[in-house]
Amino acid sequence: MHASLRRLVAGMFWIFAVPAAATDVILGNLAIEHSYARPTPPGARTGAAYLTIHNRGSAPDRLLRVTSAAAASVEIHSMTMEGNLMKMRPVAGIDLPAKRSVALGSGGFHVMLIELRKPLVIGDSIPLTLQFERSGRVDVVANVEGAGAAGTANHGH
Ligand SMILES: [Cu+2]
Repeated sequence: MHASLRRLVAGMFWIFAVPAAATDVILGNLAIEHSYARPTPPGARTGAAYLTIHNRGSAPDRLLRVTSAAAASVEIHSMTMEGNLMKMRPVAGIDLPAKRSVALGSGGFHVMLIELRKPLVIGDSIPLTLQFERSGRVDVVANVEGAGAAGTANHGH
């Protein structure tokens, strides 16, 4: 391949690679990584969003609340097994220990979007505002992504 063409192709891949990284946001000592939401089935009024928060600082922080224009209300939920029943319940916040990553992922903590303004469709994105005890507030964008190898969580409330 001609050298200049090779550069052109490499440049194109770089451009295409940007949207995948665009959900990563830095707020002080916090890195908010891979914010995403799952598509909702027709008629569903609730959806779930996930993200990973890496606290690179030497002091603990805490995720206090999440808000979004995409839903009438937003709760932070935990998911636990009670007997053989999966139970979800709101939690008051999530502790972010120093030098640690906390994942809000399928099977555990998640952001619950209640009374969605419209269904979540793959390829769309929704805004989330995260409020932290120490670091303040930041806006992130969650892309609506299909289920991958990580599997899906059932969010029927
Ligand atoms: Cu939930």
